[in-house]
Amino acid sequence: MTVAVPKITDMKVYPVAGYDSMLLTLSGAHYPYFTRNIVVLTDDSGQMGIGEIHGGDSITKSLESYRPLVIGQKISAYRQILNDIRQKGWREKNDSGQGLQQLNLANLKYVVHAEAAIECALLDLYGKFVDLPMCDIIGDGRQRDAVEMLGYLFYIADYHKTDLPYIHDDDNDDAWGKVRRQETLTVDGIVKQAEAAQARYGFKSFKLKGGVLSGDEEMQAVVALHKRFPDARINLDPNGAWSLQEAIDLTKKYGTALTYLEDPCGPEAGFSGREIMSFYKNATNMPVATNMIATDWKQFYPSLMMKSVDIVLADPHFWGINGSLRMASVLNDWGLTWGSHSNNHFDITLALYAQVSAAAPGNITAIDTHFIWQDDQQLCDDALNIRNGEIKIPKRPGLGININLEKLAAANQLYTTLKRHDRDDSRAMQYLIPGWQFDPKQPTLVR
Ligand code: GKR
Ligand code: MG
Repeated sequence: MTVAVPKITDMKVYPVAGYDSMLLTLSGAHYPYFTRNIVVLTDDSGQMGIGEIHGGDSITKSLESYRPLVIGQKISAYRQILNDIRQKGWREKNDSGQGLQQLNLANLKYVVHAEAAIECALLDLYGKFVDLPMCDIIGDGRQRDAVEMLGYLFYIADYHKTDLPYIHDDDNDDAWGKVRRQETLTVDGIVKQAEAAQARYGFKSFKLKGGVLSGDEEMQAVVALHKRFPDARINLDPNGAWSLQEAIDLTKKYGTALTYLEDPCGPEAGFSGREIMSFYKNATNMPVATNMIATDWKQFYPSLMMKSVDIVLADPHFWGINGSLRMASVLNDWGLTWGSHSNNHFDITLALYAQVSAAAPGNITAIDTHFIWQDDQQLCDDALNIRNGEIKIPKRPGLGININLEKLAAANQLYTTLKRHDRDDSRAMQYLIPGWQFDPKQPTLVR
């Protein structure tokens, strides 16, 4: 007896928005809203499969253009569907041909692969069809039942200095609910933020987003975090803002407080970021992670040759689910480390990170997530939770979560009220420093 494989009967793309705090990075200040795109596939067995990807008009346009390549296909043809999309689908290209994540944000759409949302939705359906969680059917299958997540700490600007509608007083039940909306620009403030995040989520690893204050001040925060949490793995990510010499000097002065550094320096004096990071590693022996200099296989090759990186943050939204796990296998075989980068996201991405990380072989690093800044804005029922610093893979098939169409409609409605859909962190900065402009070599508040 043959079992009928379900066919896709419908594909909907919902651009959505959520609320955010005034988080600071080298790119500027997060706006009160972040945007994402949600894909919902329906098959003729009545199941729904879901995927989430970055926001922005160009990504919505790509996804819409893929509908004819998806509808009518069997869910078992998911690899062929993705091949068709890559060969025939529309994708905005960068004239320079570079996919580097340069952190000027306008560039992000060239690094993001919109079809990863369709890959996720197809694998969600496929998992439901074969009655297995996604991590059991991707890559080499399940490697672990729980995945460690890191506590992603940010400096935060005072939203009172703006007339923008930043979310506040939405969740005053515990310290985390309060501190995540308050100005945080000091060493003590960062330690309090980490304590509050640890109390709610149990983190054993932390990452501080840098590129905001001087390197020295940010490293002092790292030292204080290390003192407060001596057993925690601690990482700082200035997104390449420091010069090579500054990165070396700061590492020599404060490096014992760090487990690794993420993108400490970038292109300089005619050398690429890959070359500079290699020089940095030679000088310091500090392990280095990146989501900036190895964002595709072509960039990975010279990064490997020059030993520029130890930990590749292979975000499934940049590499695809299959590509991210291919990277995990390669890194594991060659004694390097896999992790994932993140941007602001909803619970669909959280579930995807958990499933992909559960299938990544070897000794992976704790996974980035912005979700602790958004964790009461779920779009799904049965959303996964971070407890004791980790996410347990649920027994439910596919992604393990189910879209709540009312919540999805509300997030889509919020999106329709926004005048602009692309991320631009220089907008809110104008309230703090009039005329502020992105400078890849100048921390945001050092002007
Ligand atoms: O949310 O502003 C942010 C982050 O700075 C994000 O845009 C980065 O891409 O988290 C990312 C990173 O690790 O570089
Ligand atoms: Mg990074």
